Amino acid sequence: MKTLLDRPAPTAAAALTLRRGAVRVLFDNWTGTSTVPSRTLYPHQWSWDSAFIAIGLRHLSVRRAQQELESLLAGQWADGRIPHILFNPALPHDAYFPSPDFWQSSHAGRAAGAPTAPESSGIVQPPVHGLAAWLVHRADAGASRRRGFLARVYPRLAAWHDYLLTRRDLGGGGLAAVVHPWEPGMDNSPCWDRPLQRVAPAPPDAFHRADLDHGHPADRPTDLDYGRYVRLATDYREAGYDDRATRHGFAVEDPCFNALLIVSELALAAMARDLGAAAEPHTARAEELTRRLVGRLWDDDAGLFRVRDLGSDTLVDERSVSGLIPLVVPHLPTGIVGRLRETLDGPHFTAPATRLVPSYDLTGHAFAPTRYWRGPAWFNTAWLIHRGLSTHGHHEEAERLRQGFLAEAGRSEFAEYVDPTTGAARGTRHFSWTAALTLDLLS
Ligand code: 9YW
Repeated sequence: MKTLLDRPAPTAAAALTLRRGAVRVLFDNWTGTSTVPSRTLYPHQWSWDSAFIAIGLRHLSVRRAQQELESLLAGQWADGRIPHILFNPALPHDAYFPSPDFWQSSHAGRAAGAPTAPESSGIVQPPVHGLAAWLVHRADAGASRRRGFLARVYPRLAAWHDYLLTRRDLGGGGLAAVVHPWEPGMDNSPCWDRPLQRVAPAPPDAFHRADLDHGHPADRPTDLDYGRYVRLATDYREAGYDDRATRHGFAVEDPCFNALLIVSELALAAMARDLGAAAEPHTARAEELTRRLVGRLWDDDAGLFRVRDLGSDTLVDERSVSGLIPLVVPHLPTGIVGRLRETLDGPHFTAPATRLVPSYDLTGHAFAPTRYWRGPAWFNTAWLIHRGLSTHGHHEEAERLRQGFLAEAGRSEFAEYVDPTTGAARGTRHFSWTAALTLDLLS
């Protein structure tokens, strides 16, 4: 019997239809200066979304891809942080929760260097921007040089990484820590459950969730999760978003976040070379970060990277897709690459109904096939793993994943994520990074 996994590669006609669909999503979600992840659920500009979107947009318009990244960088704070959301001032405040009047960046973040406009959140997301900027540059290096793209973005990206590696080295082990479950971009991953137990939730009547106006409660984080998210963000805001002054109730070292930092640091090295500056500080930093990532987060018995909870200084005993994404790091020891490949192909991450990779261990005690980052398979993580497999020369496996990605993207109408047990599309549709990364894998 033919299974879903045997689906053939898209024909030329199917690829064209898929491409047209992806282009339509990106046009519809373009605001004039950047792209919203989704018109309904996420109507502002999100940080790592914009990086993935720029990677796809470069195949349509290099200028638009540059604009996507540069409009995000316009919201950078003087301390180097790139906020995870830049708010569109034209939208009503209740279009999304937490809204600008919750974060109060221009006021509460003043000492940390928040600009007076745009209003933004005070937390960050994974640093995939360096990689995105380099890929956008390479799409048309001549035009990029003529417009001075790298010369403008390089110092800003370098300041972003400096922020992460100084203010955010909370564990003192040379890795960047995240201080809110929204920061690693995988909001309700079971990896945060244990560290979050120490956080007293804000009472439910202290906030109103806008996500449930557009998303199904079974697909979204719970009210208890939200209570804790609100508490952590409030505490950070009240300390002026100052990492030295805040007693962070939640602080973890995440493998995906740090792996993307390494890859982006290598992209900064390439940018520095192109600009006639010294690449060596960046390559040295990437090497050191790789050593730290392996030293602090690798679990050889489990065959994947773990999250380190800085509250107890121990590894969290959960298997998340985040622990596979370091495959994208070029100079990973060969033995580790082999173990990651085995884990990827093993029972924890081989889903019955999709060739995408589930966000959490299929056999894990907290596995929930439709609940956001507790099981569903996402397209950005599949794209990163595809890139990792290609980086390490596993071309057949990369191609298999690419085909699976394209089939799912088309069938699901560019869904936010899919249920790995049934293949059903979940979350919002016409989701920008799904469309953008589809274009990238078709190019
Ligand atoms: C939310 C926008 C963001 C992504 C995150 C994803 C989700 C926001 O949406 O967070 O409302 O929960 O978890 O990775 O950047 O697409």
